[in-house]
Amino acid sequence: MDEAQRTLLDNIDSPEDLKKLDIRKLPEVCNDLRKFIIDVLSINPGHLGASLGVVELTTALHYVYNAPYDQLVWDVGHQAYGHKILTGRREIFDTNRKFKGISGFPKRGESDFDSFGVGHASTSISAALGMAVASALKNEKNRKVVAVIGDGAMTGGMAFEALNNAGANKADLLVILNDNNMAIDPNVGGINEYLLNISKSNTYNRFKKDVWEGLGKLDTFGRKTRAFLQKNQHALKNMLLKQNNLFEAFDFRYFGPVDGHDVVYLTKVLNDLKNIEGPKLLHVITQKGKGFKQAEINQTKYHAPGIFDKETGEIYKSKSVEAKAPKFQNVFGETLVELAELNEKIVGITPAMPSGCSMNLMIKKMPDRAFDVGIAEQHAVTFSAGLATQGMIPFCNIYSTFMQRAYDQVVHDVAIQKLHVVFCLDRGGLVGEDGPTHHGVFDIAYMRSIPNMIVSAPMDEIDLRNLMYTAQLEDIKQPFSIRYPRGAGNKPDWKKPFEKIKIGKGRKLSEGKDIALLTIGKSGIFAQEAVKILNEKQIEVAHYDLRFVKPLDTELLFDVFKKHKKIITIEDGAIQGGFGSAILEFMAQNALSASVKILGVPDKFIEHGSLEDLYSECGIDTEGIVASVLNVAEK
Ligand SMILES: Cc1ncc(C[n+]2csc(CCOP(=O)(O)OP(=O)(O)O)c2C)c(N)n1
Repeated sequence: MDEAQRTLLDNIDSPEDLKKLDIRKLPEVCNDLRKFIIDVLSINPGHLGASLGVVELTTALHYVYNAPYDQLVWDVGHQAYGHKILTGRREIFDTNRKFKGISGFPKRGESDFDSFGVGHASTSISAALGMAVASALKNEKNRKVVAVIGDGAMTGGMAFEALNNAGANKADLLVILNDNNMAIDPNVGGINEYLLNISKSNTYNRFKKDVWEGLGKLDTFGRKTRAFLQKNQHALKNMLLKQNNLFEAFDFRYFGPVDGHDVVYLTKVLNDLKNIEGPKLLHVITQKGKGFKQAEINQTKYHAPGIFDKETGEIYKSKSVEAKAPKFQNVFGETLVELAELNEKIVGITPAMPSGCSMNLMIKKMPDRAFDVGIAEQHAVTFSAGLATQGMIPFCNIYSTFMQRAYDQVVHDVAIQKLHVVFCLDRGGLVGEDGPTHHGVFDIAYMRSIPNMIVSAPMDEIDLRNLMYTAQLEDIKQPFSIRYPRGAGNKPDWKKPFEKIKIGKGRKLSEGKDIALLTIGKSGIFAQEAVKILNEKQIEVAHYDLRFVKPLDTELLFDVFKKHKKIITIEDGAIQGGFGSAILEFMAQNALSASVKILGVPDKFIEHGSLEDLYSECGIDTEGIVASVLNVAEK
């Protein structure tokens, strides 16, 4: 590149390069960084809004702290693109989220600067506390630990468990609360209200300003203030901050709110805070999507917009063939509204994913009966349980991967009490570019081991609709889980009248002689395609879609084992303990015999990449199924 054209960012290959710059150059670095993120994401999609919002904060953090010796812990990690770019990954940033490229989240194996692997929310304070305590035990000098957590992630219970522990522990830890008043959708709940109040409250801010000024502090936490703070910690706390401050109640020192887009000011504040020991929280106000008009205006849409025009912001629609059929998530959202109109006992619960799972349709239409409870999966499940005790029929929609958080609540609060809660597990199976933190591959195994639980997975959109219909009927007196995948199915004409599905009943989709394919969920669509290809090769395979992992259709299975000595089970989920395992158990328990091959997700964490790449890697796409059948047929 022509030297004259090089931006400041082009010369930054590590935070060391950033630190060489005069502080007055930082706004220009931020401009470069913001432009770079927009340029790359416009053609290689990812999480846009959150990363744009923390450009200044990221730059200030790397200017002030000495990472990777100092530990920077990002919560969720979808906002860490700037961090990746400033820490030596600028030139490979165009591989972000691609198969074999860099991860869309901080990942320990990827860089020493990624101190903690993330993807799920509300973990940063716990992890940072662990690091700070370890550092103290090892007697490390001057090693700082900083957690950056959004106001959305702050609604998660774990964040409060960690605050509670950290305050009592007196660990040397800085928590930066990145408050943009948004999660993916508008942030909700009491904490959100509290943060709004504290940022906007004139009385609070005037009082604080008066005291700061009285201390001789005008714009940063200057020397005088520091000296005062160190001498009079308790006096100051009691005088100023403890009053009405939630974080102070946890024994954190609260600072802020400060403007999160003034990079020079931020560096000064951070430098001052470095010299104050103990647990402290800096409240930073930012705007999600900052610097890209469309993303500032429509923050939910531009959270992860897909590809877009970097000038106008126009979002380009996916041209894939699949896009013609509706997404499972849309079918869920529309069907829920239809059912709720028919059955007034139905209520909807989502932990912070109303747009993602389409419960926003019900929230809009029936705001009294649909609840976004914040990033709080455990609470979502037990809240649903409470509703069910009173005869309501909760549809609790949680992404498969996030449901891992609420496993005990499913067992203890719902299943043991045999409560009629309908669990809709969205994004069941591999999810693609978000990678191992987000693949929903464990739910079949974890749900089927719970007594009283009905475990189902629709093959297509019509099935999803009918399973949802069936799950809310009065004769269901137990928890009912329905898992379905990310993206589109194959039924553009899914809006048919509801049909009751018999619990534990599968169906035969094609006849065949030797080999039988047993599928669950969307794997059935791939298997159908495979059957067509195999038929052209004069290989006839039978295909059964089981629909239910629990209870299994034993009648159908006895018939299958009678007719076929070669069986292949196919699932978009972990092989260990999953659907295929259930078939093997059935076979063993009934002293049947056959050669059974299990196709599914092997016993390792599958990295990120397009769904096509990942299905192919696991051999569960059409081609993989054809290859397995040919292989089994030869034996
Ligand atoms: C346990 C868990 N539940 C849900 C999500 C999905 N999720 C990803 S980002 C996000 C919003 C986070 O909001 P916030 O922390 O305020 O960050 P922002 O995007 O506003 O910067 C949610 C709900 C998640 N990552 N983890």
